[in-house]
Amino acid sequence: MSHESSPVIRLSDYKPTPYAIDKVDLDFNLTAKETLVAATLAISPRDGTFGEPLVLDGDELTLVRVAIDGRELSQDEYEATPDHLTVKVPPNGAFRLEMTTRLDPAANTKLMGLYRSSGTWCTQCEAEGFRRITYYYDRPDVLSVFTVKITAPKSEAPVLLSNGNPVSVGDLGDGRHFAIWHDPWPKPSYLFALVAGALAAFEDEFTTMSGRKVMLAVYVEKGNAPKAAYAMDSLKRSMKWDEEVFGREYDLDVFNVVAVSDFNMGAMENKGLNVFNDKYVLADPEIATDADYAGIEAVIAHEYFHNWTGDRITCRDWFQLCLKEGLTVFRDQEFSSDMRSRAVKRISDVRLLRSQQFPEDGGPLAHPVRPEQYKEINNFYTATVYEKGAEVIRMLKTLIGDDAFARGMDLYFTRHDGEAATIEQFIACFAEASGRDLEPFMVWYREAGTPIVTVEESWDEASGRFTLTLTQETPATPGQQTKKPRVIPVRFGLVGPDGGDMHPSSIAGAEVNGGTLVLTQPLHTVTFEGLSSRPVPSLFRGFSAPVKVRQALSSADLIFLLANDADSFNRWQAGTTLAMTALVKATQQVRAGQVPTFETAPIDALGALIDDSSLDAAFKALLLAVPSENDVAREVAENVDPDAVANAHKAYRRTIADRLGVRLKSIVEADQTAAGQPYVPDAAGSGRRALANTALDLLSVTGSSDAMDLVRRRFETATNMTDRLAALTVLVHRGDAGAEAALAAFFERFGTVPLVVDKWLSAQASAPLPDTLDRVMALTEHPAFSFGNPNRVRALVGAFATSNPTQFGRADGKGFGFVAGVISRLDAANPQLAARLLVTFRSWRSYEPKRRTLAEAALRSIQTKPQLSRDVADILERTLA
Ligand code: B3K
Ligand code: ZN
Repeated sequence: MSHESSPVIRLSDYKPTPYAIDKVDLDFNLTAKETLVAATLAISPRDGTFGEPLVLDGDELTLVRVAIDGRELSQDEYEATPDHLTVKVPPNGAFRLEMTTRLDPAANTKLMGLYRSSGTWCTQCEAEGFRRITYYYDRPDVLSVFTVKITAPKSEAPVLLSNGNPVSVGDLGDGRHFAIWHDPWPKPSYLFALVAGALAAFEDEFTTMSGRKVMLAVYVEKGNAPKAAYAMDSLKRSMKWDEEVFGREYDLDVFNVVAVSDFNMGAMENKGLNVFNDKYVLADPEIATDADYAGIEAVIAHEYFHNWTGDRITCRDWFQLCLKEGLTVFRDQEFSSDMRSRAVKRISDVRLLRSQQFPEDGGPLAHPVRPEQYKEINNFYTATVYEKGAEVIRMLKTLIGDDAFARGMDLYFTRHDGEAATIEQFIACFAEASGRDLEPFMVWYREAGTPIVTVEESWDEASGRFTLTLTQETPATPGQQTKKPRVIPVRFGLVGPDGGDMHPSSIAGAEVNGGTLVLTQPLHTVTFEGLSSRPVPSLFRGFSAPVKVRQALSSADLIFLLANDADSFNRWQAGTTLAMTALVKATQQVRAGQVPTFETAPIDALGALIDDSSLDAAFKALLLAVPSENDVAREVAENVDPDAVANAHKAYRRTIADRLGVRLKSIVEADQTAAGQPYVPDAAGSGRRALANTALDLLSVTGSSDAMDLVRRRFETATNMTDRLAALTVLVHRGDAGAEAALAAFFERFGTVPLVVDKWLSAQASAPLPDTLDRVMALTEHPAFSFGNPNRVRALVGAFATSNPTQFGRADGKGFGFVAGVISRLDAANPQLAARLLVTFRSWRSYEPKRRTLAEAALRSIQTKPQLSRDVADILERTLA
């Protein structure tokens, strides 16, 4: 059946279940052929329930046996379909429901529920995968205490893991053995996990702040244990940090992490047993880049932090997803900031927000941070829920201050521990802790769309008065035509002629709260008195609100801020605004058939910053990084011609390379000399490499033999994956004569390491060259590629669609057609993966008319397929609406 008519689930329809599940016993018998799951649920009616049928969720389930209190039910007492089990008249009072289901994990290509990955049995239950294991109230507000017995062949699965603490193990003498696990903390079904396989452990231990010893293990495929060292180190640092910063202690005797190679997302926070995509576990300098190391540190921390924000306190329903996700992203961002450089982390996070969340918020898939309806919940694990959800928490902290925020968090942890909570309950803790009415703030959770704040200024020399007029407006989004004004914290400074902040004698027109103006109305006129000269306003310091700012600062003002602002984020922002203005203008020139021209002063200002020894390398790398073609397309917003954007982009980079070439070259050479030192993936080391590789990329745009020699040499002499991959990517993207040999050498060396093969695939898929599509199509036939593995698909097809604007957006539509074909092909086997790929079409209406028509045709071609999954049907329907 087609899922276009799937029911809409609404927040306003929320009702608790009529029955509670007080205890769950699961008994898994894993064999090569099939798996039998015997589940025993201790069920009791909630207050007010009398004789109501018990309706449990299932998904593609086969029931073998059902009994109540030891008595098998007769046919007319229940109804079992793949999707539901209904017990028509349950006993009055408490009872024990026993069910046995039969599963075929090896045939489970959706990677939801129980499946096999490289021979290992593993599970993924969030959001609704548990119902693929047994019938259950598969929703987050039904909390229960789980005991799990796993029986499996010893040779295939010497390691048997589940949530909680180990209870006992035993040998059955017939080649099979078992393990029993008990999790004392009541939890919803989505946090259940099981792993059984022949895995190696990297072990360590951690002593908590109250002196309890916790055994830690990271499980990986045999032979990979040394590659788990950085993940383990990140875990121990996360545990310590959560004690120090949030006062949160771990609460079981063991904490296990398992890396699997077939996984739909990054990782999963199952209680005491986190299951990870191996991409976020395995690392050594040979195979992992600095970005991989930073990703491992962040994801290990994120999943660990969920132990409190997600597991101990979970969500009442899936509409509250940001309660755990936005908050936990905020927590992992803070952790990474403390481990590395705060300014660099903030800039990277804002770049991610702008590249992922802004287009979502401005397109057909826009939805509030807390959505009010959905058809398929898996389609709401989005940048809006995660990244904007984290920004909302950050604004809350700015608004009420650090102390009240800390008190609010403590209150939340004590008041709601062991509960399934809502956003209202969470926000109430901060309202109480701060004494501030936070009802107006709730608009951030309820309404979609990115507010646009327009800033105008005037300066009155005679009176020393500086005036800012700030207006806010949020564009309409699907289903929400009118928007309420939002509470917008604007951290600010008025930068005086000496580069320092000026201090006005008074400020009027908006609430001022430390260094923050708080906007609450559609329009504020804010006056600053007692200034000796016109200041340059530095607004939204640290990106204090997730808004777009329209402010006509002159190039001279922006260059001044770039050089002087006390706020590092706004220095970078000034540089980015200068670059973006230049790139948009150049794109218009290209489209008008003109040769693009650029102001030189902003580029010279960048040059001066490169020479500034007080700035760290990572920050310089960010200053030098030109906004991406996708960033420029987003700014252009309408009638986008990706070829024009690419030509303008190239011309701009070439201008930088010509003007700053000598400096860029010396950066690369200085790094070459430092290359003899041992590789350390920390802020300093990764910053130095990032700067050198950014410089190398810019130099290569000239195509000069000098520059390309430098790239080739860097590829050949690289001592770590960061530098090797950066040089390879430049060679491939420039279509250099040495590219093929470099690709072959790279594959020769790393062809048996799947995570490195992914880098090899992505470097080719993102090359802005006319033969890239043919190459990508050929690579789908390569023995190292598989449509069955999500990492491979994302590395090849995902990279093509997201990081190759000119080739995905080819004028002949073949790029769109190819990706649409892959989506249709993947849909039945792995709907979540297919739906994720489909999201790459979300900005299709921004193209110029010809490409728009071609993109629409590609989308419609997916629709013609019978039996579309609910995941793909939902995205398609909204994308085309
Ligand atoms: N909570 C999981 C995501 C589950 C996604 C389900 N489609 C990972 C995380 O955010 O930590
Ligand atoms: Zn999460």
